[in-house]
Amino acid sequence: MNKILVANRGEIAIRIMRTAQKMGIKTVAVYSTIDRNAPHVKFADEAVCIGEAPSISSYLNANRIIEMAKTLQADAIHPGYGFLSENAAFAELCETHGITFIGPKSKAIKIMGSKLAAKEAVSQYNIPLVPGIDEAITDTKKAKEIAKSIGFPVLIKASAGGGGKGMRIVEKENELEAQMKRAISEAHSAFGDGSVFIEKYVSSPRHIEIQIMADGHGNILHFFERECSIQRRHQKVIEEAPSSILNPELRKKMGEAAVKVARSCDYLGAGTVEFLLDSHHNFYFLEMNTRLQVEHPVTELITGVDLVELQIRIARGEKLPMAQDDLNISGHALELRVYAEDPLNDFLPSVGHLKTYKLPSGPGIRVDNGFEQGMDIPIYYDPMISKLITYGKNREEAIQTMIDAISKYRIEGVETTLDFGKFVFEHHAFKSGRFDTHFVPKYYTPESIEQHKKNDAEMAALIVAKHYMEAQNKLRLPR
Ligand code: MV4
Repeated sequence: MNKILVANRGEIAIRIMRTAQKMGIKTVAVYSTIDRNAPHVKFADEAVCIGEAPSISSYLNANRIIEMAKTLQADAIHPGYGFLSENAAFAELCETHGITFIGPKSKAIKIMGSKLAAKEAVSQYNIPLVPGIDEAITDTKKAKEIAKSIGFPVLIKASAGGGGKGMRIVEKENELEAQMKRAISEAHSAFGDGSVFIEKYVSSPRHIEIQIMADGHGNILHFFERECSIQRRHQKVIEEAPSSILNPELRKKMGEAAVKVARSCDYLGAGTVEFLLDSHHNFYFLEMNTRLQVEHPVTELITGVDLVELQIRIARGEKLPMAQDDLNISGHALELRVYAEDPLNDFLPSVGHLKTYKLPSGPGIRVDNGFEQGMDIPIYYDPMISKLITYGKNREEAIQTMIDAISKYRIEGVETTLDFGKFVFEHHAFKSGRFDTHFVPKYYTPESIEQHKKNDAEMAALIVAKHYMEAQNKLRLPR
């Protein structure tokens, strides 16, 4: 493999190119017209424009990207996350054109892209699933029977959904019919597939996911868990590894289950198996993400592996260079996604001009960044600007480093989720490790940040006043 085209933008494109460079592989960036001066373009050995700003004309333009890969003689494409990363047709198109897709085979993407096909695939592998049905249901009478047998509340999910899209909680039997009709019609218009199914609603779960890696020689490893319960509206904001709730025994069980999920779909490359963990420490398979995830750095920091390097090696046909017993957790890592969003205004995108943009640095701090001071943040794409990742020998140290690093970030021109992050990291529920997926709606109000800021401002004022008085006292020393 001599040259990799990275079919993405922002921090992840740079992250991937860094490892390619380290491995002596040339890199090609693709960009839309609005990104022509973006850091990922400057970072690459070669760069090529693939279309206008809207994703559909550029980063989602599969044919154009393949054409450019061929023209520039790239022998592999790394899709990053989002965009074409979980597009089975794109993976297939790469194969057809003799270009290595750095990811799983299209078959695995297809299976895991359908929640029902995923359940079907894992059904022979003794993986715990949430009580419910594993087939599409349209008959409301049958749905009622099933719901009654598993007990309310139940959750209606769209098979083609995922990441929380198309989910509906049903508390009582008399709401079921109306909710199902709505769910089916919504799934139709959102995904072009009206299949829905029913599961028992797990009321206060934690979201735990396991990183796996599979080579083409039958070896599958897991790289332990990431705790992703701190989300808002199904968008993760904070992730950590390891989870403070798992013990070695449960970790081993979940890791082994994740490996079996990967085996069930003949997986290749990096993948993530999502589980719900209920308050009794029962875990249930939810879905598998067939890509490198945004939050992969926390796993890299606690295991010391470069996951992108492993992806590339596997794509080259190499065997995984380690065994499960070689892998250990060392220390603790946290990630805060820094979005150009306004936490005081319902997290609406706050895109605009990055007037000031200075990143923190120091021991235990890693920033995966995609922007530079003076740039505009385009409205066309995800508003994540960078990821602040910290490492410590234990959780307390990682949290303290995080809080210090947040205060060293300097961003002017747009609102960001930095203050929101500070609120979470300083919250007693987060610090104690006792939280679940309801953390944000349960504890966060815009006032809580404003109060925080006020307290900080008052503290700053007190410090200044103290210094002032001390200075005054010195001045008043007897002459
Ligand atoms: C659930 C659930 C409770 N019970 N399934 C949301 C994202 C998608 N991957 C599945 N999700 C959930 N599925 C059952 N049977 C609760 C959620 C859920 C959730 C999961 C992970 C992280 C945050 C969440 C927030 C709300 C709901």
